[in-house]
Amino acid sequence: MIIDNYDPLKNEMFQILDEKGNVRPELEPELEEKDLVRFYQYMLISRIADEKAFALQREGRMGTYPQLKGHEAIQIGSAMALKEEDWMFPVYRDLGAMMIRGVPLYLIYLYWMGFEVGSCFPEGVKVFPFTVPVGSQISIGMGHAWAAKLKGEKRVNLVSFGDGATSEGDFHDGLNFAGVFKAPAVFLCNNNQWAISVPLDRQTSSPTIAQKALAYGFKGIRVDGNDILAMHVATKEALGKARDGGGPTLIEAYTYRMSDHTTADDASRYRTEEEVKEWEAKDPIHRFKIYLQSKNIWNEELEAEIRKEGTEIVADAVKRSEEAAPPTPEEIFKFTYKEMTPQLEEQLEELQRAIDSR
Ligand SMILES: Cc1ncc(C[n+]2csc(CCOP(=O)(O)OP(=O)(O)O)c2C)c(N)n1
Ligand SMILES: [Mg+2]
Repeated sequence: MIIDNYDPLKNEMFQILDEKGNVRPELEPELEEKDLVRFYQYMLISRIADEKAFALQREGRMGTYPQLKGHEAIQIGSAMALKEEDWMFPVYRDLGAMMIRGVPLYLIYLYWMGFEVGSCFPEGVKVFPFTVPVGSQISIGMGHAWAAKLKGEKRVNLVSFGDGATSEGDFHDGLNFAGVFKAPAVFLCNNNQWAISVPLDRQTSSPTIAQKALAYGFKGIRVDGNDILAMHVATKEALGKARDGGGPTLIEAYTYRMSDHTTADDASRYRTEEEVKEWEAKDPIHRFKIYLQSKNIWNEELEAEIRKEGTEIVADAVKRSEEAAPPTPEEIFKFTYKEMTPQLEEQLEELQRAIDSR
């Protein structure tokens, strides 16, 4: 296995495509042209969708929104390694990965517009609703994976979270249980080196996040998160291992948050322009475009076609989200649990009385 060749304790990082788009031929995966095009297509469409969400927020048409810029290779490379039966437990920044897994973009937009219904994914979409409480999806994703093992179902869970989430109890609970029960889960840490204004060196004193897996008794690997080929290969291997009963893997996808934390943040108050510039040169989309060019797959026509498609998908999602019926206050109560608890019912009645008496 390729992932066994990288030692997290030695700070080694798995990379196939370097910053300049050069490929390491001995590691280059054999992928069909249509898959390579899809990688590029969805990285670009994610970015277009992301930029639109940012613009909508600035125009007062969306609430606070967390941009994914810089995370495209992690999201598309890993989500495209999943099989039909697998599940994804996303983090709030995972717009691109969720789209690949069949979540309609207009629902993601609705969520950020404050509509609870944005979390109701269509039947058959194997994506857990994303949540904002940091790390809360990790132990739930582990439990859902363990259930697959107990029920003899051959599916694997991809559980995605940020570097900041590794300081939450849920991270340790989830990974410890996963190691003990050999749960079929792949833990994907999006290490973008910042948790709002807290830098990585205030989050952990471990040289890598990948090495934390060793303490739970399984493999961890640091992967270049701006290299879609490496992300895809590593995730596919880890998923395959879990599917075959080999237990979990922790993938630390090393990247950088190119945007502010959310539209409510101003990162210039706590990090330098030089640092951002340095990472702009490592842009995952640009790097992959050079690779596709070298294989005579990328050309201006393809670029224009994808941009047109992306713009249309995004325009349609904006239209559908803005035409949706406005949310009602009841939704806050009704969407918390499958069935309302007596306490929630009481609170809802109280709210209704207050509304009626106005
Ligand atoms: C339990 C909890 N504590 C604090 C917050 C506030 N908060 C929102 S995002 C965030 C930082 C998360 O950083 P990280 O896990 O690295 O993910 P990133 O946003 O960088 O993708 C914090 C502290 C929260 N949402 N939930
Ligand atoms: Mg982070």
